[in-house]
Amino acid sequence: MSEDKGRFLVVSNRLPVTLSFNEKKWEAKSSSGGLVKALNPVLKNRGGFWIGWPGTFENLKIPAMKEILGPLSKKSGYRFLPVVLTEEDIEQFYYGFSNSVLWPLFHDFQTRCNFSPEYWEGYMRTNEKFAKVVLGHSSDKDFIWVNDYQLIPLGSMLLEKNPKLNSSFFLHIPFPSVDVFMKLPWRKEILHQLTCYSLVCFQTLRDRRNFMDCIKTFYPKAVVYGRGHVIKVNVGDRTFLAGSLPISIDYKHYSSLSSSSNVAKRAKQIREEIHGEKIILGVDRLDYSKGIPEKLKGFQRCLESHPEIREKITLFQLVIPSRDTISEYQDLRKEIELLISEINGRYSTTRWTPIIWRHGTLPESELYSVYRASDIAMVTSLKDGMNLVCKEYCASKGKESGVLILSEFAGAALQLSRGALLVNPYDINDLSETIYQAYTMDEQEKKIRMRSMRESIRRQDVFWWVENFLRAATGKKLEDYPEQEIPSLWPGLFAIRKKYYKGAV
Ligand code: GDG
Repeated sequence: MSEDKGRFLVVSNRLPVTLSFNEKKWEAKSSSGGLVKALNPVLKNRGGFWIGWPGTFENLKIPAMKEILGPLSKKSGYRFLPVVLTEEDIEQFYYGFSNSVLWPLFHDFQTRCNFSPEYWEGYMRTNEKFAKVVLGHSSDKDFIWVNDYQLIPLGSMLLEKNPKLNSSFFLHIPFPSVDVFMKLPWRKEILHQLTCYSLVCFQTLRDRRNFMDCIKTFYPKAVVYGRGHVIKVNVGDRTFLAGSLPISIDYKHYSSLSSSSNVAKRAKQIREEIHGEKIILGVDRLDYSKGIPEKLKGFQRCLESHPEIREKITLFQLVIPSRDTISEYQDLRKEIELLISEINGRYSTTRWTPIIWRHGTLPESELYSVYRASDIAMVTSLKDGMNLVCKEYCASKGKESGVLILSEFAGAALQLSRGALLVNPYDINDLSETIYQAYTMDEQEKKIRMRSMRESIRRQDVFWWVENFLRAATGKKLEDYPEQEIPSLWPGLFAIRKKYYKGAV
């Protein structure tokens, strides 16, 4: 497709690679995380850019950028465009407003918010930096897809500079109820910024309903047209679309990866290595929204109430390091370590340790071997936009069946309610009894439940999500963005450098 037909621009807080400068050499490491996994297969070989912060404060000069990001772009099939940020930006925009205001508030943890005005200033200033890079590389024909809560103001900034730009927004985290949203000192600004996108899309109908309640509160004359997953909203001088679409995974890829002989062999090995008859798996980013302590307490209660399962079940908890400079995250890690040590100290025997845990990441094939080896997966988020781990677990289950225990408060619960055992993670007895139910479930029931979940995830995979998002936003399909060369970096980059950075890039 030629440039004037429009290209695909994805913007997110982070690039899918993290750059670092060690011993006079640039290094690049692929980032993990839900969004990267979801969008990689979509952007591949379709031209366009991924714009985001590369994770470094080093002075990233153009030759270095070319040297390190060039080959990576070639490999990935799209161009990486870094946004240069300072330590102060990251402090105020990322750790500050994004993760100490929006993240806790939107996950219903109002008391964890730090509504510091400096954070808001840093948030707006940093979004301006993103806007400059996007403006330097986009034309009216391009489709600009902005992702997540770190970049809510971006659409309004783009619109201000070029009213013809078409940008759409997907919120990966939940949208809170109006009572919670009202607490935000910048509630009017944030809501206004969301209305500046052509399409503002949420994970679930529940999130969109919350958003629409806020719209009705702040724009009492708002008019809504249509019903279903995408509706049209008029708020006086602007009309935009509001949608709900559950993000998903590349089901086929993960399903076939899990049935490969390597994964099967490794899964068998893991089963032999982890003593105990059954394995319960937890895979969570280190975050208070994921309900890791609740899961541990539920497991402990189950060991207490059903002593017959001792030595027969092992909880394997994988904790992915995250936001580790925020003190609350450090405290959470300590709380988890303490709980695990208490439980293991109390119930371990010479031949069995109830909880095995790991703080770190695994290579993809190892993660899928662990999924495949596990009898039960347990997701106990106190609130979660979607949760991809539970979908990946189901995709990994081919011949072997498995049971999914899933929090009612994860977006995925709305989609997987027929197959998963839903739990209220705040209810320790519910957690304990659901673990026991999963442990004792017969093969026939496991198969029926798992089949229903796999089928739903297969039908609504990540390509379905992208197709529907694109169709809602532009009326185009993914195939309208056909295979093409990686776009050139230089014209736009030089323009930005001249205009805004004066040598900073
Ligand atoms: C946000 C929202 C929403 C984990 N450990 C390893 C590893 N992972 C991968 C998983 C999964 C991803 O990280 C985690 O995704 P989640 O969806 O569970 O959670 P968040 O990171 O909080 O994502 C969430 C998501 O955005 C997408 O919209 O679902 O609600 O909070 O894909 O596989 N990957 C590898 N090794 C690991 O050790 N390779």
